[in-house]
Amino acid sequence: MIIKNPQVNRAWFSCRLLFFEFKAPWKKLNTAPVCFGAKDSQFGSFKIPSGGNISKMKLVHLYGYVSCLAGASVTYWSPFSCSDYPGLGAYTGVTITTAGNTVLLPPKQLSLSSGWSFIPGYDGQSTELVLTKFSDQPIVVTTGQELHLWYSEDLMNGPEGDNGGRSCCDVYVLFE
Ligand SMILES: [Ca+2]
Repeated sequence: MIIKNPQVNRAWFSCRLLFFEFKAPWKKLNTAPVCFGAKDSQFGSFKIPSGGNISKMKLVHLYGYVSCLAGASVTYWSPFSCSDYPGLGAYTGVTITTAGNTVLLPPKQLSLSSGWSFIPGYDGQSTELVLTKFSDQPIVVTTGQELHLWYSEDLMNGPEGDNGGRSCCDVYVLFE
């Protein structure tokens, strides 16, 4: 539809925007908190209630903290990363995978081979994390599919022996 009057056009656009937001709200996936530890494959689990193409996932911190070097400094604890550990202050440290450990988010283009990720708008101390797909390539999930939330060093079997803590969050999804 082409409307030449700019005011009417704006109203039409707002209306469409409202409809889109009404149609596609964030969907909370967990009832109990989703918790992950920082080592020994202590991933958190949650299920997708109905399948679709994932656009974004959101983690909202509830309680608990993890560290990539537990006991070294109080400033290394954070909800989803290693806080201000030297060189990691700008990085996040969690990964969402399938039950078979295929990485869904963050996109591999934003992640180092060690698992630390640079997510624009977030850093090592973020208490909420929105992970967005990188391209128009769909992230397809099916009804009832189990997904895992990992501390990335734990998933990558990196230097995890000196890690510590456990962090809990709510998990939300936004479908396309
Ligand atoms: Ca470590």
